Amino acid sequence: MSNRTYRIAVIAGDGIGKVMPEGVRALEAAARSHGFGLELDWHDFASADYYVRHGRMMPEDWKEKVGTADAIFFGAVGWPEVVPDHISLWESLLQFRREYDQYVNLRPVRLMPGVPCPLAGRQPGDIDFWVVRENTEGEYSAVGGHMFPGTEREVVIQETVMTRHGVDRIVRFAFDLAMKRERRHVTSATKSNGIAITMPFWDGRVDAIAQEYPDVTRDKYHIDILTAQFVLNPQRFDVVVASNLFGDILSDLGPACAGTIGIAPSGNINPERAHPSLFEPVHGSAPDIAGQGIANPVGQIWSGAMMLEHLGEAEAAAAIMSAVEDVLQTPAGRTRDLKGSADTVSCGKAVAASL
Ligand code: GGG
Repeated sequence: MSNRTYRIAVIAGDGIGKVMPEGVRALEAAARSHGFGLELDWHDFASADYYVRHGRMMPEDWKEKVGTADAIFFGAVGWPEVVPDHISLWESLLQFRREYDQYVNLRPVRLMPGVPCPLAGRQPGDIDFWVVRENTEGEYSAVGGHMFPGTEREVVIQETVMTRHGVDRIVRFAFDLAMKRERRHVTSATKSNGIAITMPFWDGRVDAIAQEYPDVTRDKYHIDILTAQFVLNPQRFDVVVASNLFGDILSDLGPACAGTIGIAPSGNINPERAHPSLFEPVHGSAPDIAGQGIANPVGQIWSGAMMLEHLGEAEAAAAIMSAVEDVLQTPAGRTRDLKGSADTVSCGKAVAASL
């Protein structure tokens, strides 16, 4: 029991980001049972609705609005009918990641008991690893240009940016994480045969930093065969470190192999705690199923558990995860993406009731 009160900026965003009340329901139940307080500041920006009203995704003074929040609890962003995806992402989520130097995107991949696994014969324990995605540079750069638009001479260029500082700190984070795990193994995602400048640089930095961790074993795979190995041999992986784009792809594929992307959480973390970290489900806004009450709230709820762990409420985080495991055991607790009969609210209420 910490008796602390945490200030959380809550941003539901778009589409199935509106599962947010279920994430908050679990947080509030955990706060009651573990004796800490929550002060929730709900914000309407970083959404298509806000864009329609203001012509931009966020107010100019968004940092002042987030203020002294201990963490940000985020839903999903994107509503392409109203705002092009590259604008919604660059004007919202990527602002948080870059401005708050949330250079680690931490994404667990775990087959939970009771969850139907699309890979034949896999048991819980067979799939249990972390994707550590670089989150502030790499392929997600705003460096490039567009010349002669709409003409026969049209040219578009976008650069990948890797800095020694940026690569070293994410690789070190991955090795530090591996040191806390039983298997102590790091896999690096590369494509240094085809991407012949940035990726050999990445590989070289992994080789150099690995020298600091003699107790950690490691391997590396080109991204193409690595995706195949996720499907064929997911038990090989423990901690997988990857550039921004490769990590994004792997952290959708991993949870899909472990049942559904609907339960996958993530933390956009500033490990130095100089700025608030942001916790969000891996899934996007899913306009195709939004507003039907059928979205899986577990990705949001599990993201809340990661947030509590980050804030120092490890017991409350573990209690949420144990409630999630209970609920996922029965078809009545699971949403339809997991062959269950629950809807968003009944699944969320079941988790909160088990807390
Ligand atoms: N909750 C995750 C979300 O809204 N994702 C939207 C998206 O496209 N994200 C891309 C990324 O994580 O880089």
